[in-house]
Parts: sequence; C-alpha cells; structure tokens
Amino acid sequence: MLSKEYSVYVNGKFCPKSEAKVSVYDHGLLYGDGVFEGIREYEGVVFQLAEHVCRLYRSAKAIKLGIPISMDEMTKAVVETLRVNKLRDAYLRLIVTRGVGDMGVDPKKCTNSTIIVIAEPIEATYGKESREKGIRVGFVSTRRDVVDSTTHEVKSLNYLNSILAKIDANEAGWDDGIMLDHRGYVSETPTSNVFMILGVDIIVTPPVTAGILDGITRRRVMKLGRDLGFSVLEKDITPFELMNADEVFLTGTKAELVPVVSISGRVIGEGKVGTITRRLLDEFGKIRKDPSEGTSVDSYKTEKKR
Ligand code: PXG
Repeated sequence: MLSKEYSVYVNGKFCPKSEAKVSVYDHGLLYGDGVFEGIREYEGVVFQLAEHVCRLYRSAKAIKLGIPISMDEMTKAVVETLRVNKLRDAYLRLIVTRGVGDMGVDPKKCTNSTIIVIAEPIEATYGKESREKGIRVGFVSTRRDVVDSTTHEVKSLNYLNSILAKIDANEAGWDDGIMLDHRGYVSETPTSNVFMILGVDIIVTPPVTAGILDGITRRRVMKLGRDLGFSVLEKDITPFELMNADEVFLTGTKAELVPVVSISGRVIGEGKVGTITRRLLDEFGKIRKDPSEGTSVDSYKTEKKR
C-alpha cells in the first residue's frame, strides 16, 4: 500500500510534503533566524494551542521578527493543516523564519517571513515503554546557554546547544541528558523540562533563570500539581539534590511526562516509576484528552469573524 503523502502549509498555500521547500537564501537556514513551536493534537483537539501560538509570538517579539498574520490567522492555519491532512492525533511543527534575504546576517533585506505548518502522525519520543519503566538519563558536559541574547526562553531555530547536549547523552548511552546552567544548577534536557519530587508533598522545578524554555507542559503540570494539593516550587536545584530526590520526571509536548529512574548511574528512589509520578501521569493522561484544554479541529470556526 502506498503511504499517504501529507500536505504542508507554506505561506498560505498547501503543497505535498515532497514539494514543500524553502529558498537556500532563507535566513532560517542561513542563520537559524526564526522561531518555532512543537504542538500536539489528541483525538481532534489541539492541546494548549492558544498557549503555543502565544509563545510563538512572544519568541518572535524577542528577536524582533514581525509575523505578518494575526494570532487568529495562525490558529486557523494550524486547524486547516489538520483538516486538509485528516489527522486526529498528530504532532505539529509551526515555524516562522526571517524569510529570504541575501548572504549577510543583517535581517533588513528579509521583508517577508516564511510561515510553515507541518503535521504528521505522532511517534513517541522515548519509546512506548518509557512511561512504564522510566528512562535513564545523565548529566552532560554541555552547559545550557546563559540567559542572554540567545536565551532558551526564546524558542528559536538555533538548537545547537541542545543538539550538543543530545550528542553527549548519545555518546554516554543514556536516553537523554540533563544540562546544568552556567552556575552549575540543574537546567533542562535538550527538549524537555525537569521536575523532582521531595517526600510526599513537594514538587520542584528549576526557574526560567536557570536558562530553560518555559515549557507549556511544565506550566500545565505545575497547575495540576497544585490542583492535586501538592506544594509546587520553582527553585534552583543542585545536581546533588536531583540525584537524591525521591522521584524525577521530565515534561515536554512530545515526551509528555516521562519518569526518570537513574541519573548518571545513580538510582532515583526505588529505581522504578514513583507513586506521585504515576499519579501525575494518570491525571495528565486525562487532561490531554479534555476538549477544554485545547482547540477542537471540528468546531473551530475558520470563516472571518464579523
Ligand atoms: N525545553 C526545551 C529546550 C524545549 O525545546 C521543552 C523544554 C518542553 O516544552 P513544551 O512547551 O513542549 O512543554 C522544549 C520543547 C523533539 C522536540 O523533537 C521537542 C521540543 C522542541 C524541539 C524538538 O522532541 N520540546
């Protein structure tokens, strides 16, 4: 059976995946000049879509990248991409680049940004078993960039810092790597946020000042923790504290919520998925399918508002 070819949204038009291309003069390619979002659709509902679209525009603002369409139009582009491709459970990539310019780094000549929406069926980040068995991670030598012009609060197209950390983790044979910030405190993994659980009622995660991306899953899990009666703190975490935590887990759009059972060879808790992590996992499993947590592809009105 021939596999289906998905359509990609490029600057307002849909084209087959094999023909979806950008210019070699696009500054997204030449300089990593642009922003993006990774989003998920569950059973026809795009989880936290408004939050993702909002973060995209905040990232763009920080790098002074003007997006020529409104947030409503961007939302519409996402919904239409899913409709055109008839996808009910998908991973989406929303990309806005500085657009075509010349071979100079100066963005002045880039007058039209490139807007891309890609949607494909979802594949699990760490494999299906990760939720049951947990993953083995380790501290990598690549440090998270400082909170500076290249801060990872901006979800920019420059992921070299994360890629180097991922290479470190691959070399070490771990499922993922935990980066420390420039001070030596726990930051995040290349593509997910870190949480630890202390005792029976405290959940801690590093603050944005530790060089992290303020993850949308992170925010949602923090709220979930508070709703379930836990104390949820944003606080600097030392590697020592993390290795000695009772439970550790990671969060991200693609990864969802993944238990960690060892860090750099140190067993976390009892070396299996902890009871609080399990509870958060179960509750998150309900939230992600709740239509009120996102934007419904079927009921979203794409005609112009009057
Ligand atoms: N930190 C970083 C640096 C990220 O890129 C997260 C945390 C989690 O944030 P959300 O908002 O998704 O809860 C991310 C986002 C991939 C992939 O291929 C994942 C991300 C980015 C790029 C690629 O799994 N995660």
